[in-house]
Amino acid sequence: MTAEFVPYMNQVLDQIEQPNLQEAMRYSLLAGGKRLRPRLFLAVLASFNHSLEAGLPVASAIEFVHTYSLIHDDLPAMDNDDLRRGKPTSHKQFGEAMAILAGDALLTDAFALVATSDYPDTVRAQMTAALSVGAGSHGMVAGQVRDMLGEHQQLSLPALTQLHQEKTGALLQAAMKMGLAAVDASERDKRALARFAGAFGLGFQIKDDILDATATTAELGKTANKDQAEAKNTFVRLLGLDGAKEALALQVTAADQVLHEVSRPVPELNLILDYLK
Ligand code: GRG
Repeated sequence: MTAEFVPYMNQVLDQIEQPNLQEAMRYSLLAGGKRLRPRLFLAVLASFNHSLEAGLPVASAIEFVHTYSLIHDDLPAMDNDDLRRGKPTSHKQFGEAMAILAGDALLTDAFALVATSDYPDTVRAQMTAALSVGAGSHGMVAGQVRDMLGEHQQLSLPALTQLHQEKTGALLQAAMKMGLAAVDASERDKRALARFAGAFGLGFQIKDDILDATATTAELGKTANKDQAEAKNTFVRLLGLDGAKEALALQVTAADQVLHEVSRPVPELNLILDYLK
């Protein structure tokens, strides 16, 4: 991750006039996430020798959308979590109304960051479409709805895969597509990198389920919500721990293979894939 990323996000936040809103947005944005989605976007730029500096507004936009989704996911009406990344969730820290509004502002401001970035009009339009598809009713929100409606019933493996492809994979895929919109990649490379995003997204979710099933509360940075854990559909629940580990290994191998098909070295993407190993 480029060292300029956090200072850039801080600059964007400094421009928000309303101090309470600024504080709530900063609290969640700077709470120590892994920044995987902006890293995916910037990795594509780096692989194709594009300026990372020009990409900072768009990388920030992607992290804004991700952060909004976590704030809203933690709300009492959704997962009702008290802790995220070892800290009180936004609604615990600032109250429910402010948490909703901080999420709303992050989502809305993300599109302004893309719209006012320095990329050509056609690139900004493609990025906007990719972000909206990944985040909205064709992606993350649809997956969240499937997750909510699927609670307390056993989903099939294809249904669980689709749920996670939308809920988690779609935004990861959007980050990749937004990078590809900016660079001059061949159709072959674009197809390969889109497949990488698919395998990485699914592997990421399986890994998240394995961690949820095996990590300690301290390692997870959140308290176990027993009722919720019993209601949720997860790969570990469906496949067992060993089955989930095998499924993860399959996705890692697929993602690794795809990276070898790309016409140039992509060391930053190899590093991101290491997170699943
Ligand atoms: C509320 C519209 C709406 C959507 C929420 C993404 C999501 C949908 C919910 C997050 C809940 C969750 C545990 C999802 C599974 C995997 C996931 C996305 C984990 C969080 O992403 P990381 O690990 O987060 O990249 P960090 O903390 O590193 O930023």
